[in-house]
Amino acid sequence: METRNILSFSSALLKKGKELGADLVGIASGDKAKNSPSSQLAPGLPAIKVGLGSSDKAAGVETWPEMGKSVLVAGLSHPEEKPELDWGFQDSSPPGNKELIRLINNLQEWVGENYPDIKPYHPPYHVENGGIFLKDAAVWAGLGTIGKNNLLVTPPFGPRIRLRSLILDVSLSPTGPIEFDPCSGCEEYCLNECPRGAFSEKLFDEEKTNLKNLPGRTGTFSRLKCNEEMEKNLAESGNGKEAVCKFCRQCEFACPVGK
Ligand code: B12
Ligand code: SF4
Ligand code: SF4
Repeated sequence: METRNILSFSSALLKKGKELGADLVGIASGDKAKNSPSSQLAPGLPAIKVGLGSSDKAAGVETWPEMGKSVLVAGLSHPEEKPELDWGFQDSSPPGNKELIRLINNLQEWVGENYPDIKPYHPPYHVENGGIFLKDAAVWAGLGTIGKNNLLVTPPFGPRIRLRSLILDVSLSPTGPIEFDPCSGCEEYCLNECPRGAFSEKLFDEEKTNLKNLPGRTGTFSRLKCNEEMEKNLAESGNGKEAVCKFCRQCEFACPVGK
């Protein structure tokens, strides 16, 4: 594809993503997303069975598709006033995730119809099933930064946002990262609100992991403790048609950014 056409494709793609309902969209380079801090750390982490519709295969080893040169990341705001976007119903995806799936499917279809030379790929949610590390890709795409709560914190919505991606076989200019650090000088409300104390001890350090970017920024996030809370939430959600799973979101709601 010629440079001129690539530039016009990028801007048309970002515009279409917004038209289809994304609150935030950006583009990351495939190389950055593929070699992200999460993809380097995850293979050494303990396996956990995570949430509704998840697999219980071994811990997240990202299988970045060969064709992937860029990745579009779309974010859908999940405000506290609309908690149902994040609820799991029986064995089905939360409504917010369904909305993101619809959005990315439509975007994929639009690329196919208008740019037949470009091959888009819509990866699944779970990394074990072929998904990618969405927070890292979102940072490189300029949607926000990783906060001390270990989540993507965005300027307009704070951490109350959910992500999905579309991988493309063409190199596009990245739209990030951005200069944004709301955690410096913050009183760390997120760390104190966790019902499991998931940020209470340092579990990872730079030397042992050979990584500068650690979970919870300083290496304090425990996925096992957090997962215990998720398991409790699942157990409390009941059985049958009326079952609704409301996963913990305290570290999102405690953060003042974007409120
Ligand atoms: C498995 C999983 C879980 C597991 C394990 C989480 C974990 N972090 O290990 C459990 C069940 C515990 C979980 C919990 C939650 N999750 Co979750 N989870 C996922 C999933 C499927 C994969 C994440 C993963 O395995 N990461 C691997 C590990 C190695 O990474 P990590 O601990 O997150 O740490 C890395 C980053 O912090 C990063 N990092 C740190 N600093 C920097 C700096 C830069 C520049 C970069 C690039 C990266 C970076 O590098 C670290 C590696 O050292 C993603 C979806 C996806 N496909 O990405 C959603 C996802 C991360 N979860 C999400 C959410 C919202 C939650 C919960 C709030 C529960 C809920 N109600 O949905 C909690 C929050 C926990 C927390 N504070 O982090 C959202 C996050 C949205 C956001 N704003 O960031 C995602 C993206 C799903 C979505 N629907 O959009 N989750
Ligand atoms: S509450 Fe403060 S420290 Fe925690 S993520 Fe938000 S800005 Fe960062
Ligand atoms: S989702 Fe809940 S249990 Fe998990 S880290 Fe955040 S506050 Fe703690």
